Amino acid sequence: MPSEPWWKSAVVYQIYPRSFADSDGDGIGDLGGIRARLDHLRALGVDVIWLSPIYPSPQDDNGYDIADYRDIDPVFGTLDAFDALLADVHRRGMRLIMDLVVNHTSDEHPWFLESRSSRESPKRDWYFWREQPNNWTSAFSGSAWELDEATGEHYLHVFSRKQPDLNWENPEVREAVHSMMSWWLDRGVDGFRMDVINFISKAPGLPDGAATDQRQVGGEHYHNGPRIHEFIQEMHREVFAGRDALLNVGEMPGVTIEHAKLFTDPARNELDMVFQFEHVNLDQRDGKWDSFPLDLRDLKRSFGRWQEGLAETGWNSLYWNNHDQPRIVSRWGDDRREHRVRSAKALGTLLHLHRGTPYVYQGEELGMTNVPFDSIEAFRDIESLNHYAEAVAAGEDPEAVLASMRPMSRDNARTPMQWDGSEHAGFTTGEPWIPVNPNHTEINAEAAVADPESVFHHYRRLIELRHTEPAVAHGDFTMLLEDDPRVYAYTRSFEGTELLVVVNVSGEAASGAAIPDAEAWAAAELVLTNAEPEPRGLELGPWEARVYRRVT
Ligand code: TEU
Repeated sequence: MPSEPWWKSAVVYQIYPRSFADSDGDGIGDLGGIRARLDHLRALGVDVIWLSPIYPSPQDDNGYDIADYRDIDPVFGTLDAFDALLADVHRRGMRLIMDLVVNHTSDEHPWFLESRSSRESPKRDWYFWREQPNNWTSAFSGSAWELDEATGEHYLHVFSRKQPDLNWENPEVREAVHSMMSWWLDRGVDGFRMDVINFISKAPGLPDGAATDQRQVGGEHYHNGPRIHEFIQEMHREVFAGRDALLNVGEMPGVTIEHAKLFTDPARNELDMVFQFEHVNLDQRDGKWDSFPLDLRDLKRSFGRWQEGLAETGWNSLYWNNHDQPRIVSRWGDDRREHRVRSAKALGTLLHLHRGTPYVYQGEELGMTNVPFDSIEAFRDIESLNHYAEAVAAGEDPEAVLASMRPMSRDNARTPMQWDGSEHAGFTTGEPWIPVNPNHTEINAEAAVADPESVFHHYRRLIELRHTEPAVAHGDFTMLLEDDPRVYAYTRSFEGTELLVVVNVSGEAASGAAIPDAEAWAAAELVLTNAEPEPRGLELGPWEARVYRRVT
């Protein structure tokens, strides 16, 4: 397929540098640590590495609050160390994309320091300043506005008060961002993961939000705002045009299929793919702290609509996990000893063979689990800490608040990567910034790599299948058994090759016999499974996954 973009058959691996590997013993991961672990990624077979932010930052939101876009935070290393890492990544035939966080800066960024210095500052208009706040709320609790005593006005921060929103209406802001992006591309990076990039165009006048979604009032005035496609097309013209082989993915809470299509239609020159949030919101009622068990039929409807919606035009990303989501094996699998490995493989299989580019978050390939947080002291994340403080101040029972946070807190994803069974899981020789999960003695990379039946080797095979079987990257998608609450099944077909993916998403035996042509499929070539299949048609054991192939 010479005309197809390379990233359709690629798999991306996300590194959260703070928690990946520490080379200098300060308890915080760093670039030297990543460099020393690149062979783990090579062995897994991934094509691209996405690094969460490594720029100088007060670390109020673990680096998503950037104080200098053109340097590396000393806690992670130096620009020289970055260049060395990039060269090592390229030498191994992989690519590297940076996190681009330009909806907001840190309040310690020189642009904001200048902007807040006086109402007459030439950079006053680089941010949003108002005497009277509107009713928008912050993603991290409370109002989205902070009063600046010195000039008597409030500034907008959709995230923490240390993350003021940039005003993209101002062309100087856009130019400054474009030149910074070009600077990184000239340095050799291969593209960007763009943080909340569909938030950058705010409705003129910043009208009050309808207070329907209690967690984030006002979102309708900046999710996919009026000038968003214009801004992204301009970015493409100014930064990406004429450069080869990039991968640009937009993180987009609240993106719709219609917008996703516009963002990723190659003819429109915007982005390559988006991260949408519909599936990771399916187990929540009133925001993330109000979660309940997933109904598999909801997942089928959601994924099915996205597969269909982007079938002809556009491209999607496929993910279970990132640094903001709880661990998938604990969330929708079964992390108890008996089923952990099986269910982690089942969920990986279910996801990876859809149409789209899969993303693996560090530790997902080991089947890493959520964390048994015993008290509020065990949490580090600003979102969790602010929520706890706000809820307890409002009179909620602290134990109940903790219980609601445990399954969903972002800290579940942020405990150190489990390299081996030693004291701090081989992550650091010092004291880790957040404690390692006690189960690292059992769940770790060393053990997984040595065990051919591990989650690691199953993910490796899934990645290999995307590389070698064109139907995975390019085939059509058909959802089967839409109303079955336990068996997730679909086919992919491409130029006479057909794949059947069938996964039992439950701890009890289930039958896939309702699949059209089930008996014939059961006799087809079994390409991948997480179990020893018994010759019983499509009778599936607990958490059993199978991938069949036939040529028509
Ligand atoms: O997250 C965007 C986002 O929408 C957040 O609301 C996220 O989903 C949050 O965890 C909800 O519970 C991005 C980054 O991935 C996140 O780490 C940052 O905190 C956020 O932007 C601000 O930069």
